[in-house]
Amino acid sequence: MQRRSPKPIIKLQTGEDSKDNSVPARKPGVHKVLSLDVTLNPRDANAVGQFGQAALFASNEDAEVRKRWDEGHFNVYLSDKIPVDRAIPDTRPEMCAQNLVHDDLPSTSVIFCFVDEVWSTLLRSVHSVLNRSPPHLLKEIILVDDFSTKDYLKEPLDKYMSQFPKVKIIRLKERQGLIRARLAGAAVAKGEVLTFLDSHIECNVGWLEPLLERVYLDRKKVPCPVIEVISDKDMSYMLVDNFQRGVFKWPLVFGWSALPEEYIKKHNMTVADPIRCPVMAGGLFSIDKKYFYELGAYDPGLDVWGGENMEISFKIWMCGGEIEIIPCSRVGHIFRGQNPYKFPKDRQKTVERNLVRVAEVWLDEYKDLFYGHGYHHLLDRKAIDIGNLTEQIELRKRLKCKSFKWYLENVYPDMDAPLAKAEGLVFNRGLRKCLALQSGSLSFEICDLSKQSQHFNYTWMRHIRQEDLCVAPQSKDSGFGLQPCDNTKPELRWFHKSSNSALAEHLITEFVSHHMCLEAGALGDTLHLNPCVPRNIFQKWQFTHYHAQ
Ligand code: UD2
Ligand code: MN
Repeated sequence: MQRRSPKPIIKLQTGEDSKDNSVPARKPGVHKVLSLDVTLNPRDANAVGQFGQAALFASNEDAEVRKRWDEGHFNVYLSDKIPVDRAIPDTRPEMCAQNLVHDDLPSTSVIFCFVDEVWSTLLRSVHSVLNRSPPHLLKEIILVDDFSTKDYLKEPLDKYMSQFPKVKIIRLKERQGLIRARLAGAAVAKGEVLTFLDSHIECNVGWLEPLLERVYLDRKKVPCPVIEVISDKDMSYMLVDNFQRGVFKWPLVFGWSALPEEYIKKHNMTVADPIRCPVMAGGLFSIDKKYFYELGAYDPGLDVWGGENMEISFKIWMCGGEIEIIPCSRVGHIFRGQNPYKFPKDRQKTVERNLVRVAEVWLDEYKDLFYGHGYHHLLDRKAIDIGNLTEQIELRKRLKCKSFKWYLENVYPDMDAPLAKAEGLVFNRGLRKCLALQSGSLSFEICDLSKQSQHFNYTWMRHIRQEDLCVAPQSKDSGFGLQPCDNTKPELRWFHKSSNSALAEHLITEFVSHHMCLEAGALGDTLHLNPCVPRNIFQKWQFTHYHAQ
């Protein structure tokens, strides 16, 4: 259910409180969100990129732009020309400036982790926080240097930041990756709330209070700002569409999707209302520090980059919390085409390994959908070492977290997640009979939907399955194959309807390199593995219901 944005009751100070000079009663009042922006004036209005406008460069600068691009995988050359404290347009929905927040919001530690971040963007990130956050709410800014290799991020950074007492730098002795770097930052944080930000962002006017207000109202709320786009090409600050939320598609790929129109209408939502968000993007959010630790923080077994946003999102929702996007809080972020830093190990393998950890701990039976969307190879535990999951599984039990099924039904009901790709009778087009499993062996019978013995699932593991038994390829003529199902065995997997080719209706074994298909003997009492023949109807099979391609 969508909660409306807070409409706190205004309690005006009556003056009586101030006359009473005994113990000051903590009467939480409210005030209009502070729109302070130290950079508003004075300012060089003509500076490059000022007010978030596109910075242009002459064609003779093109070579320089290209040369420096790889330092950050965005226009580093332009970034260096733009003031580190430039103004950006206030992109909040109009009503945001009128919103009320409590006077006694908790303070926050802002944590930036970085590895080899570009100097000017790192500075702009820090300045945007210093200049646009109410000082009494900003406990500190913690910069966690994840073992950067650039010299300018050492003494020069120390020196530059020494002018800001609130900025602390901690340096990791070896590359930990952003997940463990965030944990290192959180471990020293003194604020009541942790606010994580990427190191190439610009916080917009009034960004902080609306986030802290949500945590104040409920410590299990995890608010995220709207992430706006700072162009990687011209560094302009760009507005994004309203009503966007973070979601995932299989196999756990993060993406944005607009709230369904009916949902907006039904809940009478305005553009400024918090948006329930099934998955956070990952980089920018506030969380009550105690609650973060109650949740077991991040799985420290996640490496370098990727998947941690899924982990924390499932954990928050399934273990009693909520993730929201707060339209009145906006932060620009440079989205880059590539990671500008090196991965200690292969990038793809690192991310896949992280996702397997998340799937194994949080997805329950739905992990088949994860593996079934192109990740079958990850089931081979000889090929990847996912590390130990005992602690994560224990944590989930200890916190009495809800099931992934609950999450899908309650948090992300528009997600399509059928547990089987197809199910029902398995009809052979040539024989015009159905497969049946009777006392441990396969046979063909006249099709009868009421017979459980004829019901099979075609699963995400690409198994043809009844209970714990799977149809196995049998190259010998001696009878039909059945084996206990085992996700790690490729020989139990069959391709079916996986393309629109002439073999779409066939059951093609994955096990042998040349195509071999399951074929019913014309007399109806045998099952063979034969070379695939597109027009052979004894090789064509149909399930009663198809739920996914
Ligand atoms: C997104 C998130 C990012 C993170 C990531 C998935 C946003 C805006 N960004 O990708 O925060 O959740 O998805 O993991 O939602 N870093 C380190 N050590 C490393 C690698 C990265 O400190 O080994 C820092 C990096 O300098 C940056 C932050 O972590 O400040 C996030 O990395 P990114 O900007 O490359 O991730 P991004 O925005 O592509
Ligand atoms: Mn980023």
